[in-house]
Amino acid sequence: MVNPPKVISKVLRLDTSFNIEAKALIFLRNLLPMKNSLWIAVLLILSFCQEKVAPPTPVLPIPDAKQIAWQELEYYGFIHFNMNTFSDREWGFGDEKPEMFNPSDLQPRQWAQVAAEAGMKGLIITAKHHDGFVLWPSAYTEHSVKNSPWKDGKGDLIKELAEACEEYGLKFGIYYSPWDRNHPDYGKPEYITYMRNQLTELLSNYGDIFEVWFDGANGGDGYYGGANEVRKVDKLTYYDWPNTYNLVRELQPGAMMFSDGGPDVRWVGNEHGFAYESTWSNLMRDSVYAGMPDYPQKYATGQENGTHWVPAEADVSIRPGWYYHKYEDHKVKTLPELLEIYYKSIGRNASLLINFPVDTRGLIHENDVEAILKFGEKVKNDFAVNLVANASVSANEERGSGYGAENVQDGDYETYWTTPDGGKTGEITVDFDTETTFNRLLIQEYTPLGQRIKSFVLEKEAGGNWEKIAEGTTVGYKRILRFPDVTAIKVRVRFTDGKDIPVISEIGIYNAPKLLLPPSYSRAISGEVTLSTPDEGLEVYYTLDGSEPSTASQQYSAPFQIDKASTLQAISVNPASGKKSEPLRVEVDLAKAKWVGSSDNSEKAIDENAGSYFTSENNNLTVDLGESVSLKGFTYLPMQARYPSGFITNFTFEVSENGSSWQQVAAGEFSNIVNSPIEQIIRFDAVNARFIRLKASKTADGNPATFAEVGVLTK
Ligand code: FUL
Ligand code: CA
Repeated sequence: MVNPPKVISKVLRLDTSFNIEAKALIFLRNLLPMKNSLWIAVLLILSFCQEKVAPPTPVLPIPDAKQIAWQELEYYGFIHFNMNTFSDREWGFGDEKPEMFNPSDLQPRQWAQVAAEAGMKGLIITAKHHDGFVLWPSAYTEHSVKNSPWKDGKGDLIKELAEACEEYGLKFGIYYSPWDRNHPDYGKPEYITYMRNQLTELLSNYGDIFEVWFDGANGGDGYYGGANEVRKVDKLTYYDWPNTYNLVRELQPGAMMFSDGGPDVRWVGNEHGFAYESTWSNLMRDSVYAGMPDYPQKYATGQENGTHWVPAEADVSIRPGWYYHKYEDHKVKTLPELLEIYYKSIGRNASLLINFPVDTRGLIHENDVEAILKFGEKVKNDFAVNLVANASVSANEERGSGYGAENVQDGDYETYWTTPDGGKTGEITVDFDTETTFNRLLIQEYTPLGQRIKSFVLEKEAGGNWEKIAEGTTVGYKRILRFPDVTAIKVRVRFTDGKDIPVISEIGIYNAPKLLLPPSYSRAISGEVTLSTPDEGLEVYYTLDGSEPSTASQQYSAPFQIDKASTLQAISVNPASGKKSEPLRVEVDLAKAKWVGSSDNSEKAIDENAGSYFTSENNNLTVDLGESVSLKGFTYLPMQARYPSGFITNFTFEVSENGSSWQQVAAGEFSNIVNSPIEQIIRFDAVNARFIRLKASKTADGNPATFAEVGVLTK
């Protein structure tokens, strides 16, 4: 005998969602007039007979519970604050004295407050860096805050920060450098006991730790208790990692362990904060160890067929250095730079760890605070309205009840859309119903069932055809694509290849507001000026006479020539809203096309490139301007590299008409150049000259003078 309810249930199951089933039943009910009690019986039988649709089989590897909880954090902060803050170094040698650790206004609560306001979910602090100094009163070393002037040796910074994090709802993590350039036993087996004793202190006394960060830089020269020698270790075996990992697991079962190769979270392979176009959470973990030389090239992207789930974490400092250096106060990353990092880390299936080099006061510097808060605000605005939430969403195929397309628009990561077994593709169509403008696509795979997607494409319907907007490869926990504004009524995401059927938790489409910053400026030696906008779809207007630019000014369309001293001002304008940016203002002077430096490589000082520089063994730069001009001053930009040298602190400036008889027109000091290596501007009374010579009478470090860029003022 045929069992009608089961047949109905099967038919209904093909229609998947509960809503559709309910609608179909109401429809049937109207069609077949039966008594209510009979209908109740039908419903009961129906619900009894309806087979639960099985979820997809996981595609291995898959994350464990702590990894699933961790991936939701996405964004957290790093604090580099330790002995190096006071020695003004990136890597201390290990011979520093505890007395040097002497912050004037140490406020971990400020760090936590800034992090929380910026949208971060946790903070990780350098409890011990390579120089071995520890921020808590460890019972196992004297090289510690307990012997510093800070709080008369009674302070415990790990405790203070743990409490501040708790107060601000942040998770708390520990950076611990295995390499220790202070400890006399480093390199010997005894040191491993020391390291485990310290880890035991850190992981027992300060509450829950969400991440333990093991640095990959290991072994080399150091103080080592006075030995002052080079100590190499076998990075693979020296630390006996399996047992160190067991200890961490025992003391903090919920903590993620970070190192180049995990075991729980891996390094992204660079310090720019960029993950890769294709970033797998799967890793051939057994082939990787911390500090291996070919890790960045070979393993950092993860592997499609990786054996273990070890997602990537992108770490980057908000300044060039990890530690605070006053000379980097002007080098805090700009909003466009930070956004680039966001989209290339969180937008590429990695978590983002942004570092604050806390300053010698013990505070996150004002410039860094401003930058991170602006960034947090912009990210919030970019994703403020998900246009998919109120659209009609449908799929080409659905697995069955509970796995319908509506799951990608419910804002719930736990619910997902998927297809019947057997395929590797699938399509979700989003119908906005009206013309809608957008520029971001966000996709999340349901990673507890493994990372699957290998390629996808976003298309829009235009005149009955589908046109490609953007495409990508891997997805993972989160993938975001940026593209210029698109307007459409209907779009679809096609998953075109994968390791198995697609399993998609969420799809978001957003219209991120334009980044309305001043245009950026560059100039060629020829004098040609290029202006570029910080975001797509903006217009640029400029003036050269010092007047305020507006939409009535000259519109920029292509690079243009400036030959004489001019004040360039330019604004970016969003044509859709009419809104304009603050103006860019640059004093532009003579083009350097005819300039010739008098010694090898000196062209690097006159190439309009702040990144290149000339080093002069005899501490001077002489330039032939190619013609006699009326000079009223000069500019000097010191070397901008991460580890600069040869900053000119005391100078003389000479001019000549013939290149043989010279006249000194200025001399003096670039007062704050070491702390603030920005362009120096010196003016003098007008003088006619064809040759110029900038001489260093003294450099900051005594090294040969360096010149990133030299220019003249004629106005
Ligand atoms: C690197 C270290 O050598 C740097 O000093 C910094 O701590 C960075 C986060 O990791 O390996
Ligand atoms: Ca969902």
